[in-house]
Amino acid sequence: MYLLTVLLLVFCAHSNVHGYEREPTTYDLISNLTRSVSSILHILKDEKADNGPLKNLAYKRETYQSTTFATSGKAVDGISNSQWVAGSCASTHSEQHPYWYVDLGKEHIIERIRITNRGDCCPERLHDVDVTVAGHDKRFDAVCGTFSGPGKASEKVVVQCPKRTKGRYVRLQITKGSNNVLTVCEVEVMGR
Ligand SMILES: [Ca+2]
Repeated sequence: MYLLTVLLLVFCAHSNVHGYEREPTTYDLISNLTRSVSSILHILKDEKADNGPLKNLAYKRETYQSTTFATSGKAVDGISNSQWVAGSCASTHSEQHPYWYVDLGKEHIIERIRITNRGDCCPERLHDVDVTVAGHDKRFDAVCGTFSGPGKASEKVVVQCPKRTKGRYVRLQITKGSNNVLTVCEVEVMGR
C-alpha cells in the first residue's frame, strides 16, 4: 500500500512537472512511468541505507586527545579489556576539560556510542561526558548525548544519538569539575 501511494505521488509529480499541451502519447506515458520507477528505486535505496546493519565505524580510525598519558588509539584497537595493565585504555593527563575524538574518515549516520570504562581503578573519573558530532568542518555542535555518571567499574556506557545524526568526527569531553582525567578503554561508534 505504501509503495502504491509513493508510486502514485511520484507519477503525479512527474506528470505535473512535465505537463502536456497535447494528448500524451504512449511514449510520454512510458517515459513518465520509467522516471517514476527510477524515483521509487532511489527512495528504496535510501531506506535500505538507513536500515542496513550497524558496524563499529571507529575501529582503528585516526584518534586525537587533548593531552596524552596513554595513546588515544588504544580506545579504537578493538580490545575492550578494561584492566589498565592490559595496555588497551587511552588516557589524558589531569586537566579541566579533557577530550578525545575520532575521525571516521567520512560522514556517516551515527546511531550510538558505546564506551568501555576502566575497571581496575577509579571508574568515577568518567562523569559529565558530552558526546558531540561534527562534520568536515570539525564544529562539534551536534549533541549526541551526555553521560552524567559517575561510571562504574568496566561499565559499558551507551549514549544514543538523536535519529539521523550524521557526522565524521565524534568527540567525548568532560565538561564539569576540574582535575579530570578522561580514560576510555574502548569507544565504539555504531552507525552506517
Ligand atoms: Ca582498547
